[in-house]
Amino acid sequence: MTTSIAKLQEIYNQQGFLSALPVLDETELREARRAFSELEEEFGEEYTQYSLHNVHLQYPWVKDLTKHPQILPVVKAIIGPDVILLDSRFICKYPTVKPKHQENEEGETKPDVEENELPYVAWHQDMRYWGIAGGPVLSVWLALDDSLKENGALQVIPGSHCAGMLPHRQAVRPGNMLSVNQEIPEELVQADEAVICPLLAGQMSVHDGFLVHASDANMSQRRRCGFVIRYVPTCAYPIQDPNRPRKFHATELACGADQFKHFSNKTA
Ligand SMILES: O=C(O)CCC(=O)C(=O)O
Repeated sequence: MTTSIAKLQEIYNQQGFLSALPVLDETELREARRAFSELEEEFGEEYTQYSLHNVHLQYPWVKDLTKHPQILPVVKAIIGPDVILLDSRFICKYPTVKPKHQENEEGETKPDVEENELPYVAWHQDMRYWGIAGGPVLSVWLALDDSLKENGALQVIPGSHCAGMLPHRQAVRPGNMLSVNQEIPEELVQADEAVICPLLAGQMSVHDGFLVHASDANMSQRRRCGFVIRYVPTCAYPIQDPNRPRKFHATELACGADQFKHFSNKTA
């Protein structure tokens, strides 16, 4: 890392996120992409888009990513030495302009999905659906492909993690990839302050559970695949909140020691 851990901590506390931190070297990246393409082949793109959830339980290469030596030092610097791996998910936006576009009778090409229904992620805060108290939730977004404006990179509102929880509602526009289809109403989002977090394949961004973030549809011909890993300090605990009914079946100690055992029964 070129920036010191102390500096990263300072920036994270102020902005609520860090971006473009190097993680995978060339060989590791090649291997991760090869392994992911096997999952694509096995499950198909519709599934791998958003349903590879907590597959670190099944695939050692995915588990290794959650404990990567370039990731954990950053996570520990921010949330402390004792860390629980809370959850993981691949989020993959496939190109919208693909050969499967078919000519209609007039000889025009038409996408399978209308442009305003393409998969995107609405403005939201992760804490709105993670029923966790007693400590922060930190998300790592590890890029397996270059993740840029044109293929729907993550966008964040710097400093928005300091405003506490904002109201969410059911998303108005179709295509929201989030499992419970939540969004912050647009009048509450300072979208003019949004910044894109462009990542090269192998880099990661890191964001706080209260940071307001989103991502646009992939309007390019290039896949945008990311692996999202959520971590909490061991002092955090699951709460019974009917508005945030998330279960935590796939947790384990990522590093340090767990004197609390809040997640040991794997349910919330
Ligand atoms: O991958 C995306 O576009 C959104 C990811 C996200 O919302 C998250 O990591 O919390």
